[in-house]
Amino acid sequence: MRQLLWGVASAANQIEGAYDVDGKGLSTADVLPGAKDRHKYIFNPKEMIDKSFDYYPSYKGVDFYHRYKEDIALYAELGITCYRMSIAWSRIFPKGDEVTPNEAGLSFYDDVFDECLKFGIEPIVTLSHFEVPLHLVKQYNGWADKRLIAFFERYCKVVFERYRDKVKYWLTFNEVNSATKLHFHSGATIPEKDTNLEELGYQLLHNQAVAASKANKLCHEICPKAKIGCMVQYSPVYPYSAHPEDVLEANNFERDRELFALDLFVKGKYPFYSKRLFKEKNINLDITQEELSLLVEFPADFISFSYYMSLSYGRKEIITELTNGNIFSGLKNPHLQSSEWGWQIDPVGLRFALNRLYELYQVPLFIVENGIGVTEELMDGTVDDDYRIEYLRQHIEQLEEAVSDGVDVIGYCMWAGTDLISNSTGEMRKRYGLIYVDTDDNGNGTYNRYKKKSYYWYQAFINDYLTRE
Ligand code: BGP
Repeated sequence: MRQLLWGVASAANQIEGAYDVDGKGLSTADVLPGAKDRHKYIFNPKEMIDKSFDYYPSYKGVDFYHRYKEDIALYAELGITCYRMSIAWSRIFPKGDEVTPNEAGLSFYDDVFDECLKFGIEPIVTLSHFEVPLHLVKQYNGWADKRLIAFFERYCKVVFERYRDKVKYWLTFNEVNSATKLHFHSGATIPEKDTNLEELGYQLLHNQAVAASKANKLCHEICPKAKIGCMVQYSPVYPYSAHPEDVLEANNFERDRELFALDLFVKGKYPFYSKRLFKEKNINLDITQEELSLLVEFPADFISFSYYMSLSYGRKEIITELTNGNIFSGLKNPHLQSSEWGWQIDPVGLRFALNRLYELYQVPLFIVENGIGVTEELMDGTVDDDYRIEYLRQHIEQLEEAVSDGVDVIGYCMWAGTDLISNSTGEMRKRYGLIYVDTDDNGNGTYNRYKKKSYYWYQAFINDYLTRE
């Protein structure tokens, strides 16, 4: 049985700040406004793109760009063996379509990786975590245009060559299955008024799948010792009842939102049900034979996924109350408690998810996000976050059950090490960290770091795990 990697996770635009420093170009994440406007405009990018707002959370992040040494020292003391982070593509290629990379951006990540490796922390690196250089949206309409594939390939080649001796685990696109629904956020595209949105969504996914296959190929050529995985948001979908129609609806819901993308990225094939699906939705994709061969020839080595909740689904007529969710929502499950933001907490669902994904895809699995967002205040220099300890304890217990079931798990990264900007709300007050960061929804505060109670719990857990017989 392999020894699991234990870590914490983050994303460039949610932590770094320094959005225009050292040659960085604007990215799609940099035009997403703060709290009150964010949700509205994620789904109305056309109105947002040239408008100005009072506050852009990614401009400051939690100042990781200037404080990475301090944060990584805190992670070293925590005892983690891996750290999931992402590279901001727009630091390497500010516009995205130029030929020469930005040296200052490359050397920033050299420093960050060196700092991690100094403490024996393995960097787990996402190539694109919900951000694309903004110029690629304005000039090409993002992932709707296949020219992005070559730009992404160039970016991958540069970072693989540069970091080949430093990074052993790469992830292509964060929560890539969301591309079919989040056209701007995940697909970097601004849909026109009369666009068939479903068709667009599947085209975005296809183009990213082709780009990922090219990245997989390049990664194996340039970094033969490295592994490269896909990354999806996964929640098991339970039938609301044993009614056969509920079972069928739940199955279709899981296929539509999760398994479809996994089939493309891991099996390298369009699922058997796609013909009927595309016919019924009047979807005609631009797909070439050459692309289909690439998909099947260069699939992902492993599946990484975020796990925050399970979902429940059923017949349309019983859908009375939907829960909030991470990108996708479902029916309220009376057997589960919810977080402050309405995300249903289901540790057993993690064991189920691991078993299900392993059974379906037979490749190693990596949990690269799992955690709870809570409004918190600093009291006497700390936060007594017993709820987070309980959340982590229960999920890790189920993860270990899945490992005992025989599932091949590479590791676990909790979300998050330090508090960071919430992706969906753009707020700071939805806190996920083991380490409190003193700033608020408008970027006020000292940005100083304070260990929460959960920091010590995770530290003790990792130490215990690593010293087990
Ligand atoms: C995932 C994203 C992360 C992260 C997390 C928590 O969807 O990959 O970037 O933010 O969810 O979500 P939120 O910040 O919206 O609470």
